[in-house]
Amino acid sequence: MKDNLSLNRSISTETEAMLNNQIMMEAQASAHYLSMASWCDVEGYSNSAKFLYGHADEERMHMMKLFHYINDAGGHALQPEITGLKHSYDSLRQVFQMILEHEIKVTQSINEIVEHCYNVKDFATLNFMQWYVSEQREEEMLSRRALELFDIIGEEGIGLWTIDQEIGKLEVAEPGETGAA
Ligand code: OFO
Repeated sequence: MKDNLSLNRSISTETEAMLNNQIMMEAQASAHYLSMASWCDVEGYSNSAKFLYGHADEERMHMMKLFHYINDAGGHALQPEITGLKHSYDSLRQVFQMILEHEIKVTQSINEIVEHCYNVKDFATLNFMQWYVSEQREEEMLSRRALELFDIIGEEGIGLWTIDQEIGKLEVAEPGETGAA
């Protein structure tokens, strides 16, 4: 770590800025997923809605972990402003496509933070970020699994209804079984 360290702080301002950017990405995910959940709810995709309400909460938890880490390390966690939210979507498939695209971006951002921490020898933050590395692996896998359902089942006839049912099962399987799937 090259700069800005003092008795008052254990992370550099550069690391702090990267972590604040990550807060923004997690907050965006939480807000977008909540908006998607509400759309699914009114469109009658009740299992997808439940899945996304839960996912929105989870993203907020990811954000809060970063808030506490930054402030505990002597930095200042910043509540981000979220703009550009959509309130309706072309289709259920579009919802899950957007989720996967966002999760891929989140993974890239986390990898950049990890690389930065390694380069500046900030091993405490590197260690803290390992949780996010594992979490992203699960999140991407779950998003891909959800999107695959559209191709496997097909959207004609009772297809969308069946996809919604299967998305409900994905939610139940998430905590312990994604690695084995
Ligand atoms: Fe926080 O994992 Fe998704 O975005």
